[in-house]
Amino acid sequence: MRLVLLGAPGSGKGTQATRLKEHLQVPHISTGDLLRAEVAAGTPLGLQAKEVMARGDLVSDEILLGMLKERFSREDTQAGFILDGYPRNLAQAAALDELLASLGQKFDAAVQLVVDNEQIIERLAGRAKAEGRADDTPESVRHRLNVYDEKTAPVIDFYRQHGQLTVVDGVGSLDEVFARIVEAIQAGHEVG
Ligand code: B4P
Repeated sequence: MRLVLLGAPGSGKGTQATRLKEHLQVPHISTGDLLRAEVAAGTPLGLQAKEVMARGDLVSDEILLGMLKERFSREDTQAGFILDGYPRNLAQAAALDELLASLGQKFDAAVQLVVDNEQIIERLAGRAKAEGRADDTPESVRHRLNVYDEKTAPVIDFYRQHGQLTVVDGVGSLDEVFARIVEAIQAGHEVG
């Protein structure tokens, strides 16, 4: 199974990808996690990304594509993948199509988790308390939601127009949302 998980920050992509990885037995590729690992290791790329991420802006397409190509060059992605956090703009969506085509692959479904902004702000405030992530401050969360509307929402429309979108209600318990995703990808139908 090759899955792309879409949704606003705090919509549950990372949370559900962790569960789906066990269920589908394929690697979870989170561009946010890859970037945070670079920041933690203090690499030149991480130093470049750190401030951009803390502000809630998107890191450059070039850096992201380089990281993604490296990750997809590893053997384990042959079996499938759950891509979480990419693409976040139309240029990245085009780059993903090209990358997969060059590998002779296509994704099976793009799943959008839908959660209203009020609930997102509440969730991320909870994570800010629990984990202290630099980009979960109220100011950065507001900005991330704007960036999402401006840059990432067009990706959702793009996949919808191409009949590749599956929309899932992301509000509910972790188990409920997980069950909805599994049902949607098993049904394999487009509801977007
Ligand atoms: P990400 O790491 O992708 O962060 P995110 O959008 O906040 O989502 P995440 O997956 O972590 O959170 P989740 O919704 O699971 O990106 C961080 C930054 O990296 C970006 O702002 C950007 O700067 C950079 N970046 C990443 N990818 C990029 C790209 N492609 N291009 C450019 N820049 C890029 O969970 C949020 C919270 O909600 C958690 O606390 C969780 O416990 C809670 N939660 C989840 N499901 C819930 C539920 N059903 N009910 C209640 N709470 C729930």
